[in-house]
Amino acid sequence: MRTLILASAALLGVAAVSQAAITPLDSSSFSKKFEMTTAGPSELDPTANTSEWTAHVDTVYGATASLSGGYLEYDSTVNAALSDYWKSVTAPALLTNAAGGTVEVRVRLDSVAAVNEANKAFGIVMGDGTTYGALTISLDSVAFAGAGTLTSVDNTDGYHVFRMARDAGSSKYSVWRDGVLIGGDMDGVSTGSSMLYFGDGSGGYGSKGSVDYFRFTAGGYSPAVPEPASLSLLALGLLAIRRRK
Ligand SMILES: [Ca+2]
Repeated sequence: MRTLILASAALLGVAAVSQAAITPLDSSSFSKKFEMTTAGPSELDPTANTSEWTAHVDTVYGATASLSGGYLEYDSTVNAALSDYWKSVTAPALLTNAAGGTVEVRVRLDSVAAVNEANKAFGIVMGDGTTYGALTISLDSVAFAGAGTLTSVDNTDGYHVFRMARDAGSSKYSVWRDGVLIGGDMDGVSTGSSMLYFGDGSGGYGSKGSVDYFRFTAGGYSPAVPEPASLSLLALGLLAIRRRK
């Protein structure tokens, strides 16, 4: 009986760090996938508008963006007032409040303009016309609008995967980094706009980085891979069971 109770406690521990209403889906199954391999009408062209993306790169003032080896390399550090960002044409009709929405990016941050050393770097904004969630990935932290800093962590040591999801009919957002939940059921910011942006979003960012892919899909989905935190809890539960024997 004692073993049963402990096993149940271990399972409850796993459930506590997962999202009950959001089911897992690997981003390889998302309906919209931009792998940064080839520019074209249905892809992301770094500096030109396509049927999928509106591109904003301050090339006149020296910012750059290009595809290289399957990555989008962007750099707007030449002037802290410059911005490189991309706005989805198709997302507003897809990521409605009724449907929910999930976005995932694999990105590495390299640097920010000196004047913005402690400022923001790379952003994702997903809005459904009711609310929007704004994720800011900085060199050493991850923040969510309204919730503040979710975690302090190095985002320059390699590529990391960031996911933001909003369940169907919900105004609550959850965020994962490398498959680990770092912010759950957070309130979005009220807005009248349906939108999806990513990149070095607005005035004063001035960052340099590399994007492996950007993917999104209708519906709210958690990462398909087991969360390390869950595995640790499960391991602790099993260890407790073994010690009781
Ligand atoms: Ca890629």
